[in-house]
Amino acid sequence: MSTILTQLVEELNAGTLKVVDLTQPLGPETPVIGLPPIFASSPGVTMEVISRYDEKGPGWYWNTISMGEHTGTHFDAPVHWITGKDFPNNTCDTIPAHRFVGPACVIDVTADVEADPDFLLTKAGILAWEAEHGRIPAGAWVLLQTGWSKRRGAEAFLNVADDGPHSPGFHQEASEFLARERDVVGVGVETVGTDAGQAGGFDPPFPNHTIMHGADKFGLASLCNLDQLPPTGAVVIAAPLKIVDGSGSPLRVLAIAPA
Ligand code: 23J
Ligand code: MN
Repeated sequence: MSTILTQLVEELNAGTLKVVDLTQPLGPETPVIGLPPIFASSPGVTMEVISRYDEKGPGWYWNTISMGEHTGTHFDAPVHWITGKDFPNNTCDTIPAHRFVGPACVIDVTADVEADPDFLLTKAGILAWEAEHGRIPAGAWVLLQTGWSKRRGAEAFLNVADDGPHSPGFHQEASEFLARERDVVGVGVETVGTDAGQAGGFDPPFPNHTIMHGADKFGLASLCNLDQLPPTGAVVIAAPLKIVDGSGSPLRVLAIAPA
């Protein structure tokens, strides 16, 4: 008999614990990542009504939806990247469900990003966070709080200039440290992808994808409401759709946190 689960329900009802929705709305307005034109691009969301209490279905309303797997608030599976393609159970339908749940470590770099939209979290930045908040435990979701989700509209969110997109992310050494020295379950970001906007031109290109998925780790993109979480002490539940052979999926990301 677990008292933990009884207490969880009691504390949610009492309001001493809260459920924080880390998910952006998903619809035709949802911004999608732009890649260099030599590469195929991912379509945004389209929706079509099947019926809406009309002759096609007098008593019911439903839609079809179409989009790329990596649209809006979404999950990156290890198989998404070539470095992660040979791990067992590396697709949306085969990852064991317990790996979707983990403690959150929230690293707030909002002030750095206000000064420099291309800001990259370094290993030194993570060590400084650990000196204040404790060691990042194995199995943690490391969430990079940048304030980026407060940018309204695709133009401000994608922030594309003549030389490509500008948005924050992880320095290569930070991704290596989190994957190899801390054994996190994955990283989550407020931006459109888990790599910085300029990361297509880094060596290697897209280092966070390369390193995280190359270590069988996950990614979460386009999160919001990270400013409602404490630096430690919240639990994140991020379970993608069980798409057969899926490389990723839109999902609802929830955190349970002290109120
Ligand atoms: C494909 C190529 C580059 C990137 C991405 C996808 C993503 O960010 C993604 O959604 O996984 S950077
Ligand atoms: Mn993705």
